[in-house]
Amino acid sequence: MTTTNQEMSWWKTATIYQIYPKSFCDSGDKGTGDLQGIISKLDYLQHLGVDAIWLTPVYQSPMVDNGYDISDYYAINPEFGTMADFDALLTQAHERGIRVIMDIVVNHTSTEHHWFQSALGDKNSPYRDYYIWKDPLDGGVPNNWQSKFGGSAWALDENTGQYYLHLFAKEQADLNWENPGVREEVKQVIRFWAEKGVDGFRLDVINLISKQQDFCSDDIGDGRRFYTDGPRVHEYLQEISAEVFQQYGSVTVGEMSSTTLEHCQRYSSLDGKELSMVFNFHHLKVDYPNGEKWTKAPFDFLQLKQIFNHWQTGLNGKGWGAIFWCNHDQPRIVSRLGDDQRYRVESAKMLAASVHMLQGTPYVYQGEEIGMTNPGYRHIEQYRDVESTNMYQIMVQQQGVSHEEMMAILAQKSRDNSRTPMQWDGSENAGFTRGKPWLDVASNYPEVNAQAAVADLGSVFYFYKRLIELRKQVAVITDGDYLDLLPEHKQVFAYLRRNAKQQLICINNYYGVDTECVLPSDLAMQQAKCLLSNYQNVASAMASHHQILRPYETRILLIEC
Ligand code: TEU
Repeated sequence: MTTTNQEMSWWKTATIYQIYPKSFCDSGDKGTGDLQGIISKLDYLQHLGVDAIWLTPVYQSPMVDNGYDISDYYAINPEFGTMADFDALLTQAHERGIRVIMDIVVNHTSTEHHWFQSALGDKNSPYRDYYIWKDPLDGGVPNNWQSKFGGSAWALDENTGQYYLHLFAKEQADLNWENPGVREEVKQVIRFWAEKGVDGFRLDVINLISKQQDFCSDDIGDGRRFYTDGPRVHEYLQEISAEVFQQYGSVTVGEMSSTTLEHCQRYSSLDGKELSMVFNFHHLKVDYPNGEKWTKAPFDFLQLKQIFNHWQTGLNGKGWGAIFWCNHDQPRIVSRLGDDQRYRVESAKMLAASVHMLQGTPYVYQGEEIGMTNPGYRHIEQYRDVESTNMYQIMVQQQGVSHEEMMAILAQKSRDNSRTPMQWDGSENAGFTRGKPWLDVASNYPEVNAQAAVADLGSVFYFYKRLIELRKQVAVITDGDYLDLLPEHKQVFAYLRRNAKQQLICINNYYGVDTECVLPSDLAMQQAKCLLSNYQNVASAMASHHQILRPYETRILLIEC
C-alpha cells in the first residue's frame, strides 16, 4: 500500500463500534447474546452513524475467557449461532454501509484446540512445536514469569514433565511464532475470513507474540520485558501484512500491551507495512498507583494530560492511534473519571468530546453511547470474569486482603463492569434477553437505556452521533496537529488542533464544580464558533479568552483561518 492510499483510507474519518456479543442482545431466551441479536440492532447502529463494528471473538471456544480462548478458528461458537448467521450479519451490515472487523487471537489458543490436544503429552506430535515447552528448573517452573491473570505463566504437562507457557489463563497456551508453520496457519485463518468479505481485523495482544528465546528469569519484574514488543515482532507483522492484509486491503488494529511510542510509530507507520493503527492503554493506567491495578485510587489528572500529549504529538505524521476510553476489559468511563450519579449525562458527554476531538480513529464500546455505568455488584458470586475470580482467590486467600476490601476493589476495577448486558429498554432484564442473563444487569436500566436515549434529543446518544458526524465534516479533527493549551491546569483539559485552514479548541472541565481558565492570548477567540457543548448558553461566553466552565462542561470551538 502506498503512503497516499494510507493517508486517504476510510478509517481515518471513521468511528468504530465495539460489540461484545455475549452481552449485546439475545435473540431468544438463552441469557447470552448472539449473532441474530446483533442483526436485530443494526438499524440502531446505523442511526448512531458508526462506520464499522468490531466483534470480539465469536469462534468456537470453551469460553474460559469469553472467546479469547479459541478452539477452532474456522467455526462459529453455537452459543452465538451458525456460520449462516455470520454470513447474514456480514451481508446486512454491508447493506447498511457498516463494515465488519473480526477479532484475531493468535498469541495463544485454547488448550482445547486440536493442535494443543495433539501436542499435550506427546513430544513427537507434529504440533508439539506450535507451543512453547520448557524443562523444569530446580524441580519447579522454568522461570519467574507471571500470568497476566495472576500466578505463574507456566503449567505442567505431567506426561512429558515439561511446562507450557501461558501469559493469560492456563487454558490459553501461547503459540510459538518462531515456528514458520504457526505463522502459515495464522495467515490461512485470516485469509479465510477476508475471503468471506470481512473488512478488517483487531489483533489481540499482538505485541506479545515474539518472546526472547533464552526464557530467563526476570530479576526486576514479572517477565514482560522479555516478551513485550519482542525481538521479531515487527518482522512477523510485516510478513503477515505483505502476504495477507495488504492483499485484501484490510483495516487492522493491533492491541498493544505495555508498549512504547517508538514501537507504535513502527506498528502503525504511514507506509502501511505493518498495521493501520494501534491501541495502547497508558491513559487507562492513571488510576493504577505505581502501576498497580488491584487497588482503589483516584485518577491522576495531570498525568492523563501528559500521556495524551506524549501520544498525540508522537504519532502525528508518523503513525495512527485508536482513541478510546472503554472496552470489554475496562470499567465504564463515566463511573471511572466522571460522576455516574448527579452528572452522569454531563460527564459522559464531556468525556466523549475530550477523546473524540483527538487525532486517531475513535472506538465506542457498546453502551458507552448511552452513558452506561459500572453495576456496583455487592456479591462475589455476581462476577464471572476469569481475571476477577482469580484475583479474588489470590488476594483474599493468599495475601490476606479482606473480603470487603476486595469487593470494593472489584467494584472499581473488574472487567465485568463493562460486560453487563446492554441496556436496551426499561422492560425486564433491560430488554437484553427473555431468559436469565448470564451476568446481572445494572439496576439503573429503567432510566439508562437505548430506547429512552433515542427518544431524547438531549441524550448522550445524540451527543455521540454529533461527534461522529463532526469527524466527517471538519477536516482538522482528522488531520490537525495537537497542542495542549493548559498542561498545568488542575481541572481543565484544553487542547488545540491545527491545520493550515482551521483551528479547533476543545475545552473540558473534568470535575463536578465550576472552574475557570485563561486561554493563550494569540488565539482569535472573537472568531470562534461553537460546534458542540453539553450545556446551553455557551455563545455569550465563547468569544473570551477567559472561560468559565460549569460542572463537567465541554466546549468544542472552531476558528476558520
Ligand atoms: O487483553 C489483553 C490485556 O492485556 C488485558 O486482558 C489486560 O491484561 C487485562 O485487562 C488485565 O487487567 C486481551 C483481551 O482484550 C482480553 O479480553 C483477553 O482476556 C486477553 O487479551 C487474552 O486474550
